[in-house]
Amino acid sequence: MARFETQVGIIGAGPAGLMLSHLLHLAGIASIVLEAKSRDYCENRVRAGVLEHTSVEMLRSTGVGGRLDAEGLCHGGIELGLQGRRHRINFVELTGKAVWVYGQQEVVKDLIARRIADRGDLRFECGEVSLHNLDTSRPVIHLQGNATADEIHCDHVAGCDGFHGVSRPSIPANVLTVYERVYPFAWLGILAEAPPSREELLYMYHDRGFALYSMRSPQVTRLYLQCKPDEDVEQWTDERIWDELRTRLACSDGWLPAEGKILQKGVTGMRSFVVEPLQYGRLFLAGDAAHIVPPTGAKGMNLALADVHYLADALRSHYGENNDEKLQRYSSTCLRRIWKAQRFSWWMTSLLHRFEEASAFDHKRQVAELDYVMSSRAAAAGLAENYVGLPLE
Ligand code: RFL
Ligand code: PHB
Repeated sequence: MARFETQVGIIGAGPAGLMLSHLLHLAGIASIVLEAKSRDYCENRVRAGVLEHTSVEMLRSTGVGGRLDAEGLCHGGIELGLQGRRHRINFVELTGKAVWVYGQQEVVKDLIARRIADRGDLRFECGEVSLHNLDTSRPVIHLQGNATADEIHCDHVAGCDGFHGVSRPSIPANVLTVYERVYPFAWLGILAEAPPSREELLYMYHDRGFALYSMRSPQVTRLYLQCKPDEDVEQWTDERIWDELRTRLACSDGWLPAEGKILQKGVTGMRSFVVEPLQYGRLFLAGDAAHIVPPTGAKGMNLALADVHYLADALRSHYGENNDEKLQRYSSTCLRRIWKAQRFSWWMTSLLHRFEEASAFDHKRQVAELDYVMSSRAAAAGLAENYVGLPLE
């Protein structure tokens, strides 16, 4: 059994774990990142695509924004669509800020490259992780590989291992309160080899269900269709997908998405989920390990980055000033932002999807609300302020 020592043991090399390890390194705090999957797998997992203004500033100000600035797409707004008509929400005019389209896997690649350049300790394919002594001052992480077993002794553990990780289940169930809403639909997402034929993202309400026109680069489009939660992706041939996208995205001006070879397709369930508190003893949860938002508000990766911003700041106070106030407030500080993002993501989801169970009244009310957001500057400003990201307090 090999024994290692560090200050912060980080479980998971997604955006939360990698950014935390980078921020801690900049503050002179040592960490070890333990990741179940391979580096190649983490760098190619297609997920989120939109970075809030605040996340972009975080990447830039910590020296990992170079490729984002060179290759990312700056978007000054989004479009909403209803009954064949589109309306642009102008973020720059309404908030003075923009968002960036830059794939999550690119953020992950940039952070991994930087951690390796900085001689960071990242362990991919680390074996089975278990957490021990969390309610003492010296937690231990056990790693069980095929032929090896290691122990990592640390002062703090950061649970950045996503929704299906080991960190949250390592907390006694009676300590946590779970808040959850599961939606009666999912998204069928595709990645297509087709140059984007719109400048910005288009969120379209349609009687057949929601559709989203997004992109990844000047060569690749990303599109989503509202579908059933148990949708069988095999039933969706490429022709059927493009047919449905043409139907739902069609507008009176005749615009249709440019089509191309479908490179990937998959179904993603939709849920809102929060556990409280985000702390148990010396274990701190961050990102999807603590909360999930439905993707309609484009908030998941951004919330993960905001959590670790607060956690790194609190650990800086602990190690630098011997002050634990921020660590003690970590959970409540994060939760204020998390619940605002939950509210916004729930609202965008409710606004734009077709709810089969909705009464005729609710359906009319929903369409009127979307029409209101598309025609009122005050309503659009609320959407814009949340979409570009609330300021970090
Ligand atoms: P991640 O990215 O899931 O990383 C967790 C890491 O932990 C590893 N892991 C373990 N490691 C060791 N031991 C274990 N036992 C482990 N169990 C798990 C995993 O392999 C993984 O590498 O969590 P993190 O860092 O909290 O980041 C969260 C984001 O990934 C997530 O919120 C976003 O992708 C959500 N999301 C979106 N967010 C946005 O901000 N904007 C978007 O436009 C957006 N679109 C999306 C999305 C998520 C989607 N899917 C597929 C869920 C679109 C989709 C379709
Ligand atoms: C994406 O490009 O994957 C994407 C964009 C906006 C969303 C969700 C996903 O709201």
